[in-house]
Order: sequence, then C-alpha cells, then structure tokens
Amino acid sequence: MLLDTINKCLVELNKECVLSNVVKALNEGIPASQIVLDAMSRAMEEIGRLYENGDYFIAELIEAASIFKEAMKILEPKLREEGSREKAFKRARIVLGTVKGDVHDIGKTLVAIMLQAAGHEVIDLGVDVPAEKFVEAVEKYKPDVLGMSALLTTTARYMRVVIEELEKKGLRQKVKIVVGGAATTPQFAREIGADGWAPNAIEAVKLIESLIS
Ligand code: B1M
Repeated sequence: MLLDTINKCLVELNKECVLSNVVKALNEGIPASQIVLDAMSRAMEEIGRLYENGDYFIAELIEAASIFKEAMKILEPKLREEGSREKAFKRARIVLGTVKGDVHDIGKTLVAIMLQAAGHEVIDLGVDVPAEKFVEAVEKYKPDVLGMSALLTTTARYMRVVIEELEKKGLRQKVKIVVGGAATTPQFAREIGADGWAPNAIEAVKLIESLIS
C-alpha cells in the first residue's frame, strides 16, 4: 500500500523514496490530503516518538521537516485544487500564527494552505509570534478568526496570554479564536477561553466555516 510506503520512507528519512512514492500515489488518484494526513503526518508523530525514546535526535527532526517540506512542494498545488472544489459560500479573513517560543511551522502552514484553497483569506504571521503582534494584526486586519498553533506544552499556555491581551484591548469579542497543534486538546481550548479547536487542517477549515456562518 503506497500510503504505508510513504509513511515508512519518511520515518526512515529516505527522501527519494518519499518523493517518488508521493508522485506515484498522486498518479494513482490518491487525494493529496490523504497523503499528507494519513501517511506523512502520522510519520511525523512516529518520528516524534523515536525522538522521545532517544532513538532519533534533533538532526533527524530537522531532516524529517526538510523532507516533509520538499514533499509539500509536490502536494501543495494538488491540495489547493482539491480544496477549491468546494468553495466556501462566505469568505473569511483569518490571522494565523505559531505562538511565541515555538518554531514548528509545518502544521500551521498546512492549515493556511487548506484555508486558502477553500477560498478564505489568510494573513500568516509566521512562527514565534508574540502577543503584541497578534493584537496588532487583529486591530489592523479586523479578521473574522484568529488562529493559533502550538506544538510544545510550554508554548501552548502562551495562547491564554494572547487571549488576555485581546481582552485588555477590548478586542476579544470582535474575533473568533481557534487553536490547534499537537500540544492542544479540546478541553485545553475551552479552559483558555478559545471558541474552538481542530485536530487537523481539514477540520480547521470546517470549524472556521461553521464559526463564521
Ligand atoms: Co519538535 N517537538 N522540538 N521539532 N517536533 C515535537 C512537537 C515533540 C512532540 C516531539 C516529541 O518529543 N515527541 C516535542 C514537544 C513535546 C512537548 O512539549 N509536549 C518537540 C520538542 C521537545 C522540540 C524541541 C524542544 C527539541 C529541542 O530543541 N530539544 C525543539 C523546540 C523548538 C521550538 O519551537 N522552540 C523542537 C524543534 C523541532 C524542529 C525545529 C527540529 C522540527 C520543526 C521544524 C519545522 O516545523 N519547520 C521539529 C519537529 C519536526 C517535530 C515533530 C517530530 C513533528 C512536527 C510536525 O511537523 N508534524 C513533533 C512530533 C509531534 O508532533 N508528535 C515535534 C507534522 C504536522 C503536519 O503536524 O504540526 O501537529 P502538526 O499539525 C497538524 C495538527 O496539529 C493541526 O493540523 C496540522 C495538520 O493537519 N494543527 C492545527 C496545527 N496547528 C493548528 C492550528 C489550528 C488547527 C489545527 O487552528 C489555528
């Protein structure tokens, strides 16, 4: 099964094998979103486990991220094509970023791509974004939704700081807040006062569309 092969090749950090099988899978009609979510994202979770167990080190995480990004160059146009088949009836404006202290950008970028593919406008603030920058962007762009991503347990807590800063400026009620990333859960989202949580990029699009409808 091609998805299993892609997963295995990524876990083994075999770039050529990942790229050639991604092309093969697309040629066989497997949706790009399935390749990203079912094969590649799962492989990244396994790589995380190998890191935790001491079998992989930072160098391997960096290599895995680099292979993931290479594969995304092939997959991104297909993801956009797939997403655009069901254009949103209402276009939302979303300010998005990975919170301060956190440089993980793959998941956040995937969320941005899927939102854009569905016809929404995304202002991507990048990674390591401090509360002031989120607040400034909400003031400047007046988005429908503010999306925050965090992969580290330590940085996820910073999302609450951003929400408090928005409250202080009287902006909290003007924007829906959606959070996600491996360090977050639906319960965590409720606790910090966010409006919603999504487990992956496809669900993030659905959630945001339901919040703005
Ligand atoms: Co890091 N890292 N990392 N890392 N890294 C994790 C997150 C970790 C879980 C690995 C592990 O130990 N098992 C662990 C965190 C533990 C914890 O806090 N609980 C960890 C650690 C410890 C670290 C460092 C501290 C290591 C060190 O330096 N000692 C360090 C921190 C750096 C920092 O940020 N300050 C670090 C560094 C790195 C690299 C830079 C080497 C690299 C990132 C490269 C990059 O992003 N450009 C890296 C990587 C690759 C990982 C793992 C292996 C993979 C992350 C990834 O890209 N996944 C990761 C393991 C894991 O996550 N289990 C790990 C694929 C991506 C598609 O999934 O980002 O989860 P994800 O996004 C998904 C969903 O979460 C969701 O949708 C996405 C797509 O479907 N989603 C949203 C994400 N954002 C959303 C926002 C939404 C909605 C949904 O709404 C707004």
